[in-house]
Amino acid sequence: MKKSLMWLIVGLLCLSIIGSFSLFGCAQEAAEEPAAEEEAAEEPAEEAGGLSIAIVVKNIGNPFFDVIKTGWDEALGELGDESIFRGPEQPTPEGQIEIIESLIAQKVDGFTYVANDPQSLQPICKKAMDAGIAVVGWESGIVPESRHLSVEPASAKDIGVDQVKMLAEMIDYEGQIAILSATATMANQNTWIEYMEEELEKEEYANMELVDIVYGDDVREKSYNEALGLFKTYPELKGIISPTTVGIAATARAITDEELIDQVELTGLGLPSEMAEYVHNGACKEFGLWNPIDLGYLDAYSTHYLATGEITGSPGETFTAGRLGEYTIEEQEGVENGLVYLGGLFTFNIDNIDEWKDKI
Ligand code: RAM
Repeated sequence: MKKSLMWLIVGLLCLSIIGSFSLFGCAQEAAEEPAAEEEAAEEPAEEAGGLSIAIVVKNIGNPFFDVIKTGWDEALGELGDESIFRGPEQPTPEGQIEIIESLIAQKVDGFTYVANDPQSLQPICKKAMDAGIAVVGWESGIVPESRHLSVEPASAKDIGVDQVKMLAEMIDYEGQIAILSATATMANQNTWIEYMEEELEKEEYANMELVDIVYGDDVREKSYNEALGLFKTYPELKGIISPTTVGIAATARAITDEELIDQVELTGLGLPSEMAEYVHNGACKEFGLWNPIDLGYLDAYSTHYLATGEITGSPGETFTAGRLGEYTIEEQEGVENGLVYLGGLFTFNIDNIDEWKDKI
């Protein structure tokens, strides 16, 4: 009896402490952001949610996009919007054009896309914008009149250069290397590869030779076979860079199956969940990536704010993307629409792979 009375008193005390903390929190927020309520009154659509927002990926069945979807759904859940996830069976521009055509007919409020071929998608994206739909592109090159805003995981130059540096360290700056990419029209991989080639021209890489660039089309078996082809054509090959999550996992499997661990080194961009076993067996000792959950989350917030009119995509505008905080839209050379960067590239190796393998 006495004990329960004591717990009751302890409970009441805790409640009053928690109450005063949250009251303090509210008072502080209200003092710091006096304009927020007035703005909300002028922008009812933003507060109300209820928009339909779509994401168009390169193809379905690529686990990278399933991870992106986790963050995308999380953000739209917070915003109270409907989430539509679409992608063609194969990573082709034609499939994406059909999907965007149907999104226009459906009168969605906004969509985000990652292009299989940005030039081919430009007219349909323009048609969507002309129809009043908010359009965000991520990793889709710099193409005029094809989106209101670009969202990039990190600077394309850093993504390219970091992969060259990782491989150079692994092979002691010496020997033949190759690149195993996604499809030949994918702007993100192509831009990173341009920066890789530029980096390789520097003096410190004088003893490294880029002998080939091959394309696995972001399809597992094709990527695996392209890796086997490289081993056959270049028996002296020392390393491969694969800037695609599908390609790097397939190449790691090929290196393992062909017993080439330590003979052919591998780096690139991969998902820790798919690469952990290859970091442990030594087929890929280090690779990079940004956080795809956060990228999906930022894509969703950007598309929502464009759809509500809170932002227009012009450089200098700012917005708050939920738990990720505030972003400022930067200028992009050659196009009117601005861009936001998620952040930098993480690297994964034996020291941290187990911390990440169940997350992304
Ligand atoms: C593949 C896709 C994607 C790219 C990642 C790194 O899954 O090509 O667009 O960002 O790799």
